[in-house]
Amino acid sequence: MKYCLAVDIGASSGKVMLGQLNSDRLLLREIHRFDNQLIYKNGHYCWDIQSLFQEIKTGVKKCQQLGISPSTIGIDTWAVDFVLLDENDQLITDAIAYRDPRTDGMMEKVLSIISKEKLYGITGIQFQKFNTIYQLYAVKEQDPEWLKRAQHFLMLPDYLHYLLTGVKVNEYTNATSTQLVNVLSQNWDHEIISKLGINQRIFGEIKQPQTILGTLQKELVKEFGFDMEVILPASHDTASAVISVPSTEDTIYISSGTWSLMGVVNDLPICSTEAMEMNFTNEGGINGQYRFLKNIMGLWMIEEVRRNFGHAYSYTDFMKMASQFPDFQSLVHVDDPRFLKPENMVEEIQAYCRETNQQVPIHPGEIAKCIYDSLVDCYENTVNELETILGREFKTIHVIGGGSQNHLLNQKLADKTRKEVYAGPIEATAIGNLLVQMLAIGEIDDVNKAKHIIKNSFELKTYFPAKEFKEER
Ligand code: LRH
Repeated sequence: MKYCLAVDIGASSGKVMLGQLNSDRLLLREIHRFDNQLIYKNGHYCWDIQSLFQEIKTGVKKCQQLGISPSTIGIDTWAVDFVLLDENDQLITDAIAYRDPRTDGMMEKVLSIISKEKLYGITGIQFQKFNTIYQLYAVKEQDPEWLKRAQHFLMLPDYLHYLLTGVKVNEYTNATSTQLVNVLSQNWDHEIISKLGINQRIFGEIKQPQTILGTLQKELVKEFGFDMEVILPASHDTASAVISVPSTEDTIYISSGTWSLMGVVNDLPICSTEAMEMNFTNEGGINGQYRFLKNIMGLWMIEEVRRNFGHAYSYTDFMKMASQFPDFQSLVHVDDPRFLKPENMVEEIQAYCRETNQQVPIHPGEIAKCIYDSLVDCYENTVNELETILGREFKTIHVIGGGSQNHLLNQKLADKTRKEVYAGPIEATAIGNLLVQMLAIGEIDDVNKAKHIIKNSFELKTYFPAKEFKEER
């Protein structure tokens, strides 16, 4: 059986994972793990894209040292961020990050050119101030010469795939996060792009996941000592993660990491006024399906708190410390934009509690508790919104990704929503990435088989709602 390599880079860390099928089981092996973080450069928060590429190369070389030469490789990262290339295929700018304040006020400007109803009707994408459309508009207003010089627009995984192969394409699942893709044609929407005054030429061909992009550039083959086929996975990490939900028909999922992405999988998009007002999105998935979901601020808040405490505590420490404090003592509205990139998350949470006359959390455990409770509160509201829009009730919630290891959060979610919660797989994104590569090369016949393999390979934990659950508020 062939080896496939998934590169899965998130906002706080990245990993290179090796996958291989053994009858109907997917065997996973972590080859390389590295940190990722925002850096402040030339007046903007950026990603160090060149060092991320070096980390990918390190991962491939570690395979070589193990005597393994994978047949294929595919890369996924978070959505919405991009780079612009000039006529010599050189980067025009740093890879500016979506939490950079350059987009302040840009959504309002764009919505004065295209109405909210129209933009949602065409794209089905939620309104988040950091969507690519508002980032591009910020470039147009603040650095127009960049756009004048630009010949190619590539999302970050597209750029990394380009560095591997020399081939420039725009992968579909990630392209939909730009809010520039027509939800029905699944192609760039030229009306929106021309209304914004952005040159159409920079947008390349949209390619679906499973596309075989090509082989490695010659220098890389020399460096690694072997060649690989580069295959487009669902390059938006959330799209890859949701592939790993064993059965999406009757369950709500939460892809839990830096963000909590909560929703369902649909065959058709829902672009109703209700969906727009509740700010649900219809992101492109594999096989023409849509992820109807909501972005919830997620574990970013605890990642930042951890940073504020100088990394003195692990995530497990936070969970343990939090469990010593009473439930639902102080709550913050996690989706308040003030939590998107505050100077100091701990102080921001404390300020919010003070302003809303709640007990101010001081102890690190108390702060963590406030975050977990507030997240669960938001999850519960989102369940209600989803069930209202879809006109049906769900009995289960399936949590996937790194955040699915948080027992406290999972149990609280079960208790609060009165639904059974399934947790796992932890490596959902890398698994989804690998399965798409295996589908592309015929190692796996179809998506049903892929789902069977997931069920067969990973153990899930179940959390039942506690019989007696009282809110102590
Ligand atoms: C999660 C994620 C999410 C996007 C956000 C920018 O990593 O890709 O789906 O909305 O990052």
